[in-house]
Amino acid sequence: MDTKTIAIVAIVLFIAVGAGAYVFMGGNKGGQARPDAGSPKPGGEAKEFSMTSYYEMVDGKPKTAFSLKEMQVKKGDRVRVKITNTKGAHDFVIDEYNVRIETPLNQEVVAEFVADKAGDFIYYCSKPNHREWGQWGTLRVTG
Ligand SMILES: [Cu+2]
Repeated sequence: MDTKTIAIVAIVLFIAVGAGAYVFMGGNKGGQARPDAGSPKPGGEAKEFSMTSYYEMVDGKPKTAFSLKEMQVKKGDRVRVKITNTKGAHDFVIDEYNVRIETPLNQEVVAEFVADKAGDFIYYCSKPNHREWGQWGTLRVTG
């Protein structure tokens, strides 16, 4: 083989090995979104809840509440909470998950987070006195 032939063989080998490695590595990295991008961790499911948030007078006393008192999910689940404020001024807060969302009147808002910590957490409304008047519930995340 002369020098030119050796050079061509070397180039062909280089391309063949490179292509093989490309396929072996999974190919097209970054060229398209991986199907699992942004989805829950393995085993995690999407859990959806909906509730209303309201204000009313009971026996002459103000009462504020969420219609749902408890939500139960598994650790790693992606949680979507749909909240519709039907009366009053409210928000929706879970301190441990850094969830804090205003809930304007007669609009459905969605709070979304991944439940990556196990335990019982309180969700509540942070408007003055609302939590004391009963506007809170328990998010139970089982390990
Ligand atoms: Cu409230």
